[in-house]
Amino acid sequence: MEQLAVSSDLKEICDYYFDGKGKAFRPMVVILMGKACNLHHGKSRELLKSQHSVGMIVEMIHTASLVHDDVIDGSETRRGKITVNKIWGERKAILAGDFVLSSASMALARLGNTTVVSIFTRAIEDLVRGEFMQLSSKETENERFVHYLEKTFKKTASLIANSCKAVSILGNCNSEVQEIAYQYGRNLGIAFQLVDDMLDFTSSTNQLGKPTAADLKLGLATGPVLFACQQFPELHALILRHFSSDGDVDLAWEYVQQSDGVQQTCYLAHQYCQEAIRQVSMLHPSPERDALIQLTEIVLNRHK
Ligand code: GRG
Repeated sequence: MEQLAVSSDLKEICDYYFDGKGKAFRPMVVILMGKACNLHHGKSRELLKSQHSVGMIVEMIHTASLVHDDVIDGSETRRGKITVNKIWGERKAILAGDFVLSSASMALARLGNTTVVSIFTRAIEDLVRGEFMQLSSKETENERFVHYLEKTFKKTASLIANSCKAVSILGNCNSEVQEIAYQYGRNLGIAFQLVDDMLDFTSSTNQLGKPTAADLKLGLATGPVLFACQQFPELHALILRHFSSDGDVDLAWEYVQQSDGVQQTCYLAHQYCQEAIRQVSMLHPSPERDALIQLTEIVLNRHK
């Protein structure tokens, strides 16, 4: 990122989230998957330089999307810090997000693999489409759940799934192994977001680094609310008006607490993790494959 010297503000903003405070969940998955795929392919587990780069690229794309997401949501805190948009303003936040994304694109181009470039292009397209889907809503309960799961895949799981596929391609794995890597990432990523949506109702402000019920306050109906609506149809009207009337957020919160919405979301996350385990278990045994299996437990038990 040597070009960042161009403007000291730009450098400071772009460095802001690369402070080791994020969980680096995506690079961890990518590195483990790369090693597990290499061993499966009959080579040394040693990570290739290109696979290591994918770990950095995925974190950069993720970070750029967080910066833009905070502008869209008007968020004030992220990872327990004040957001870029609150410190430097929305215009600079958008530009800095773009800059991080362009640095990721440059690193991607340097890999010299057009298939991997198109895989990440698809992941970035999905991030944008997922965010757009979040801005729209569906009228009927059935449509709403399908829409929610598709949005969840695009907004969160696609980047993880496609990064896993990218490292398997760079390791010269065949299409069967590429599909296993993709499906592991897809299922783990959906579970990750379901748990995130659950934590919005169960975690304290300090643990998440953002306020609780943040989604309700943004007018968003996530898993726990959608499940609660099956038990308390009164929620339907609140969902349709995006919890915009006085007292809606508190009322919806109460319905969720009285329902099995959180437990059902948790159960669904478990099911996605089971499928992730089934997929990755088709790879040859290795410490990294076992770590990928254990990662599902970490996803399900995380508190932040
Ligand atoms: C600029 C690439 C780009 C995209 C624009 C705004 C947008 C389109 C997409 C937003 C996607 C988004 C923010 C999804 C949320 C995914 C999610 C669960 C984030 C939290 O991830 P953690 O918990 O965060 O891994 P840390 O802070 O640990 O990295």
